[in-house]
Amino acid sequence: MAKWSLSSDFSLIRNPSSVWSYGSKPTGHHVAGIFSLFTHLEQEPNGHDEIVGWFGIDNSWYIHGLSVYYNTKPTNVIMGPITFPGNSVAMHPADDGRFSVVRFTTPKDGNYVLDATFAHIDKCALNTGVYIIYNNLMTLWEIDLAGPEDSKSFKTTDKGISIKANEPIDFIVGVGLDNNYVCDMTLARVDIHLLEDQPGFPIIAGSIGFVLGISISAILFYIYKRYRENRRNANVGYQVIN
Ligand SMILES: [Ca+2]
Repeated sequence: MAKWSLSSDFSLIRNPSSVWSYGSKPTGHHVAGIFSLFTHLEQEPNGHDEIVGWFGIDNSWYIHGLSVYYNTKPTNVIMGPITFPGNSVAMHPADDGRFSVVRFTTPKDGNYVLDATFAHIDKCALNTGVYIIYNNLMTLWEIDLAGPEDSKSFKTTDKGISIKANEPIDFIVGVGLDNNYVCDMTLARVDIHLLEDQPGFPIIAGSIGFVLGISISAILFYIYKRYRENRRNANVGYQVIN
């Protein structure tokens, strides 16, 4: 079973990196808005260089807020009112309302199980909008986080959802109901499994087909051989008689 984890797979070097990409969508257009890739990664400049963030071309630390952040340490990092859990990803929208987006692009056709949790990690947290959007088209989940430490989770059924190859699923954090970007730092845990095909069925069916094919061929060959021998015997018999 193929598995991906936003935090375990987090790349400090590449964007996109395998199935994951980090970027943004424009204000008011979290569903169909064009996805813009963040261009560069920077360490926090004021004594917390274990925290890094991917930023767009117009942005850096403490300018627009818009980023996908990562705690490179395995333990909690306290940064003012914010507590970053170890080796975790946090997302923050922009001062102008742009959305922070983590995009998962499916590597192949299949049934995918999505398991996501979003949580406020800033002590002064107010309202934050969280969304999961399929293929720039369909809202799978939309929820408001309200107040410090609020946490909400989304999970598909164990059968997952059927998705074609190369279709995006966007995990999005926006300014939310207060229409303000202050204190919107939001932990994002996203785990995705690709289910295998139905248990063993095609392999068993294939084996039965192969064995049957060999058996039928052997029987046909045997019948043909007997037919040839009978013909030869008949011819021989005829010649003897004459
Ligand atoms: Ca807000």
